[in-house]
Amino acid sequence: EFRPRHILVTGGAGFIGANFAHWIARNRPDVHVTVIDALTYAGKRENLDGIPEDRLTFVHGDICDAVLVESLFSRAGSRSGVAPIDAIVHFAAESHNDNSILDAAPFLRTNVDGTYVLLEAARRHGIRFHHISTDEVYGDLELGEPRKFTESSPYKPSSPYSASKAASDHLVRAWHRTYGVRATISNCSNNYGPYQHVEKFIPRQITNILAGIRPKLYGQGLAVRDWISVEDHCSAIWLILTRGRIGETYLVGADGEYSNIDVLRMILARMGQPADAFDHVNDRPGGDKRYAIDATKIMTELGWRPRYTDFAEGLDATIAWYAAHRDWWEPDKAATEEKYRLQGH
Ligand code: NAD
Ligand code: TDX
Repeated sequence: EFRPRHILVTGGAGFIGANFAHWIARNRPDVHVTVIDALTYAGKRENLDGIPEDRLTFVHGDICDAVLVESLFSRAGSRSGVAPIDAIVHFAAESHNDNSILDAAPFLRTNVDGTYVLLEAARRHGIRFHHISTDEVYGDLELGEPRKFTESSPYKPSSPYSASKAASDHLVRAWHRTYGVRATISNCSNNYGPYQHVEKFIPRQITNILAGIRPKLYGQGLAVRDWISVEDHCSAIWLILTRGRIGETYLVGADGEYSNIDVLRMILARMGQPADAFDHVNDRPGGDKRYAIDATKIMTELGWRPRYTDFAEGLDATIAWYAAHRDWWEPDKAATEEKYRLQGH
């Protein structure tokens, strides 16, 4: 078992990275976390509030900046009394499909070039590298077919976002095979939970209702996503980082398949809205029909089990979080909705 003492968490001010930093603070008090985050529109320093100061170092910077990344490993870059960085857990990315359709440039830069910079750092320093990726690299499945994605599904990304994530996965595999970087990859399905940006499906609909805006459903809402609590994703990442086999890929999912319209109906019902109180808007060009994860490998090999499998309960907790944190999301709401309006979404 690998026992990390100091993890460099990239993108730790974003949705999943921040949840992971909190997860470490709660569950592994012996591990120091350094977050590097560029604080793009998707990142907020305050997402890390509450983590004890002596366990967290925050660096505001870009993963594409190789000089800055290297400086984190030098004496000057790390704190006295803190162990040297012995692992990178790489979340930083441009993460939203609709944005990638408008402009792919930042996706290629951060997701591809940025991953390259971090792999080179891991190679130079001989440290462990865990890459956070997505099931979208496998393209999509047909509605209603029994098949799910497995670790041997062929790569077939559909959007500029998922193509850039597929490219980053291939870089990680190549750096492991060619240079022996001790790398693992996880490809997870759709996460939900606190700190998720209001551009994403579930937070957008919840905050629309809270703000008096009608929820927006793409097309007929028949596309299916496989929802997992971000908390369960975090426990899977920890297990792969510490006990995963080097060079391997693990798929992460919690059997949470729902169509978009079913998710929206659940949100409407739980927030006391009529079942038809939403608008149909433009579908996403090239939008994927269905994602579904077969998580047999991580369950049998590493003994991982999701704990938060009651989706209705998870939605209630998420609704309660957004209702209680209006100050967190209100500043982003108008600009996000305006951008969608221009796209016909
Ligand atoms: P997010 O957009 O909420 O957060 C991304 C973070 O990365 C932000 O804090 C942003 O400031 C930071 N960042 C962006 N560019 C950067 C750069 N050049 N240098 C440093 N920091 C930069 O994304 P998320 O939903 O938390 O996703 C995190 C990771 O998980 C991504 O790699 C994504 O592909 C993957 N993933 C997400 C999901 C999901 O459902 N959200 C599912 C599977 C995999
Ligand atoms: O307002 C909306 N209405 C709607 O019907 C939005 C924002 C989305 N949708 C639909 C499009 C998708 O079918 O909901 C589904 C989910 O959309 P997103 O939240 O944008 O997620 P998705 O495109 O599935 O990608 C997410 O999961 C995989 C993350 O954003 C990615 O980072 C991750 O890799």
